[in-house]
Amino acid sequence: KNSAKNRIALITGATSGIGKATAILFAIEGIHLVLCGRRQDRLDALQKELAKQTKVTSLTFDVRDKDAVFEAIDSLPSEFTNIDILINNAGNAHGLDPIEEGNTDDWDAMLDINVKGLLYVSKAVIPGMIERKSGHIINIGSTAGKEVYPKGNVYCASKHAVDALTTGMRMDLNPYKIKVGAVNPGAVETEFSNVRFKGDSEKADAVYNGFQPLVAEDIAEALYFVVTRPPHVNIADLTITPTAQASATVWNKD
Ligand code: NDP
Ligand code: 8X3
Repeated sequence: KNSAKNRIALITGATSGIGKATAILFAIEGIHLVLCGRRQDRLDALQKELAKQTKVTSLTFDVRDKDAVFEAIDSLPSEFTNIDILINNAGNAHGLDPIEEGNTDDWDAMLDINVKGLLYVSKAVIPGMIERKSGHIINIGSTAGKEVYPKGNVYCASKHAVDALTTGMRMDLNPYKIKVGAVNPGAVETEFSNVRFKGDSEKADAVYNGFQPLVAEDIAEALYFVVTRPPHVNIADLTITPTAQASATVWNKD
């Protein structure tokens, strides 16, 4: 294993779920952190906690706000500017409706956050990686980026776009020795379903009834594995599901 200690990782969506679990694990392993999200109180609390273990700073911005993305990343103190690892994790599903009943604000949110937000953050970070001829970008895709499921329409489209962008980025950044890959989770119990169902916790909890979902730490461990491969090894694509989930639509539930 190739230690990632003292490397600098920028994690979007670090205030919750997969991003937060990854920040906590990376801090234990001595990776320096740039924590990103919109919820300032959570960023402050996490920064304070993890500062006991590693060097950490945070940036508060909405990935949909193009100017805010560039301003925030440009404002990083010099000790954090050489980002070695970018985890494009910020994202969510908004709604679960047949296409004819879809809410256009939900569609905008998913495409603007999951696709365009990922692009803006990448655009802000890539030039430094190109200059240094090193770097590692990991996009959080989904099983929804590999298969479509009923009522998944626009969320699945956004994650299929992430899948395509991961491949495209890997090709285009290949001359610069930048590793690019995706980690694609199946069902992970986080705030994801709460966001999807707009705070309806009964509906959100029901998603995880009758089987054992992944927890955010399962994905964090995989991300740590991905970033600690030796320089000649790139994990291009890793799909991880609960054992009870055989595909986007095939489940073994009690
Ligand atoms: P959570 O809802 O727990 O976390 C989502 C994170 O994204 C939060 O930290 C949130 O921070 C951030 N975020 C959301 N919108 C924005 C925005 N506009 N600007 C900046 N940050 C934003 O969900 P997960 O941890 O489960 O999701 C993380 C990633 O994993 C997503 O890309 C999701 O699609 C993917 N995924 C999740 C699966 C699951 O079953 N949970 C399965 C497959 C993929 P804040 O609100 O503070 O901005
Ligand atoms: C999240 C998992 O199955 O809700 O990407 O699409 S699922």
